[in-house]
This record gives sequence, C-alpha cells and structure tokens, in this order.
Amino acid sequence: MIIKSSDFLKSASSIKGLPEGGLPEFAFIGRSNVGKSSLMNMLLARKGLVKTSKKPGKTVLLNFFSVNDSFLLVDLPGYGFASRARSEQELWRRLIEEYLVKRKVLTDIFLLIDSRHGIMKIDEQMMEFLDHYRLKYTIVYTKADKLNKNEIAVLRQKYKGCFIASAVTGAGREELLEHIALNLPSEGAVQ
Ligand SMILES: Nc1nc2c(ncn2[C@@H]2O[C@H](COP(=O)(O)OP(=O)(O)O)[C@@H](O)[C@H]2O)c(=O)[nH]1
Ligand SMILES: [Mg+2]
Repeated sequence: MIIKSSDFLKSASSIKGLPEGGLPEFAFIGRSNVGKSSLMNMLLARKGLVKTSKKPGKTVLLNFFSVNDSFLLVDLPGYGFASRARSEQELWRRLIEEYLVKRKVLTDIFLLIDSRHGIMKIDEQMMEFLDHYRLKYTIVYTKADKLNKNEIAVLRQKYKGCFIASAVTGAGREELLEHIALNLPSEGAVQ
C-alpha cells in the first residue's frame, strides 16, 4: 500500500468525542515508551505527525489520524505508567476498554511489545482482556534494531503472524502496511 496522504483528524477524551465518519480504524496500544508514536510515524513516513515523548501525557486522549481518506490510525494512551495517579489509571481503563469493546469500526488492534523486554505481565493482562472479549489483535515487536538476527528469529517463532518492526531502520513497514490493506473492507480498499 502506498501512503498518499495522512493527517491528524482529532483527539477524543471521551467516547462521545469519537469520529463519526465510519472509516475503519486500526488502533495501536502498548506500554508507555514501547515506541507506539514512533512506529506510527514510520508507517506514515511523517516524522512529527504523531507526537513522541519520554513522559506520559497528562490527559488521557485517543488521537485519530486519517490515512488515504480511507482508514484511521488510532494512537491510544500507553499503559503501565506507575507514576500515573490512580484516578487517571481508572479513567484510562474505562475509556480504553469501552473503546476497544464497543467500537464497531475497529478493524484490528496492534499490540506493541518492546523487543528488548518481551511480553511482560501487564502485556499479558492486556492480552487476557482482548481474548476475553474475543477481540482480534496483532502483536508487533518494536525497536528490532536493538536485537541481533538470532534474537529476532526467536521472537518470530513465539507468535505466529507477529510483526517485527523498527522505527529506526523502517523494518516491518511494508509488511504492516500490507496487513492493513488486506484487512480493509473491500469498498475502502486502496490499490
Ligand atoms: N532504537 C529504537 N528506539 C525507538 C524506536 N521506536 C521508539 N524508540 C524510542 O523509544 C522512546 C519512546 O518512543 P515513543 O514512540 O514516544 O513511544 P510511545 O510512548 O509508545 O509512543 C523514544 O525515545 C524513541 O526514540 C525504535 O524502533 N528503535
Ligand atoms: Mg506516544
């Protein structure tokens, strides 16, 4: 798939604020600092479109980016930041869970895992949640540039159909874009 256009569409802090256009959505979720924003920018070949930072955002926002006028990428706030206030964690949980469970146009969920750390307890909890609601998700290992060939081969064996990506080298970009294209409803498909 060729990215012809990508734009920030809107942020939502509640379910009421979600976009209404009906376009299929692909959500990105993972621990804070897993490389979510960097991966999205790499896929879109837009360096600063999705904001990257080392600190967790103060507000819990879902950020929507429209691509090729045919689908949306959704940057979900990261999980696993112990420094986050309890009330904020609760807000995160309710908003994200409601979005994931109820959003009709949600087509796939990319669950990002830092290649260096592997799947951690908090990632397992997210997988259990997704499995419980029978939500389809796709594992993407990030920061693959930090691993050697053998370590990458080991990861590949762990999850069938997982992707291994690096925002630094661009590894995994073609495969991930192809995966998105294959999952688009046919009327929205781009050549
Ligand atoms: N080496 C390497 N570092 C990365 C990669 N992706 C992100 N990072 C770094 O990891 C940190 C967190 O990245 P960010 O995209 O903001 O993560 P987010 O919190 O999940 O959105 C930043 O310092 C990035 O420069 C990658 O593919 N390789
Ligand atoms: Mg981010």
